[in-house]
Amino acid sequence: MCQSSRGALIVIEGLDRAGKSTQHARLCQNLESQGHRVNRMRFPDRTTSIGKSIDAYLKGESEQEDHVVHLLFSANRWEAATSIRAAIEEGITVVIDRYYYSGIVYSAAKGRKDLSLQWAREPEIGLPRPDICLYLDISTEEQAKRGGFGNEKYETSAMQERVRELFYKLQLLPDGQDIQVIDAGGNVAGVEKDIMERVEQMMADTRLAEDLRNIL
Ligand code: Z5A
Ligand code: MG
Repeated sequence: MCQSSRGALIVIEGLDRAGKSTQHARLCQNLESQGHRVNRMRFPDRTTSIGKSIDAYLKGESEQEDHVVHLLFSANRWEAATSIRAAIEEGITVVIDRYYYSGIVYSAAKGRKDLSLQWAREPEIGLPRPDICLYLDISTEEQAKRGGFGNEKYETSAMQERVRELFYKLQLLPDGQDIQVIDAGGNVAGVEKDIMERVEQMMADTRLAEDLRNIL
């Protein structure tokens, strides 16, 4: 695959157990085998001090006010923003497992009037915008077949249902233009192929746009 001069920013999103981390690993390997330089990232990044507070909250070891935890998730992305931009400018493709789409939707899914999708979007404005967000869509029935829920804060069927609805609403907002829905209910290899086709198309479109800019 011929490279564009800058790296791409690719995000994988979806509900719990949709197969994000599985597909994230496969996509990174596939891109590397095609000769791309790749940086793997995930959010929350639980290794930083902000990430450790988020980890404690998700595990139920500490309490946080809903707006505060929302801002912690956002700050966890902002602390990586400079390195994401630098990698892309250097020609490295950055592939992220969850990003600000999860940030917006999970907080808004709490159902508070003072924590709407619009409110939740504000702290994310200015973060590097992805070239493509692959939203892995899975039914709650299929989700349940994949080992059920864990013990973290949002891992309940009621919360996952609200999150699923809001991921659809998010597609009607400006951020929605970046989202492509992937049917993640099929087997791993089928989902991997679908993702690869979308990414290759996005990269071809980006190269074409770059060539046009150079001509004009
Ligand atoms: N959160 C937030 O509130 N605000 C934010 O800003 C951000 C996140 C960024 C932790 O996320 C929580 O943080 C999350 C959202 C919130 N809460 N919830 N829910 P996380 O990323 O650390 O955890 P997770 O991604 O939700 O969970 P997960 O279990 O890692 O899901 P996954 O990555 O989508 O799935 P997986 O590990 O690839 O696969 C799960 C299982 O299914 C595994 O056994 C696989 O072998 C199997 N699998 C995968 N694909 C398939 C297919 N195609 N067929 C059959 N089986 C499959
Ligand atoms: Mg995961």
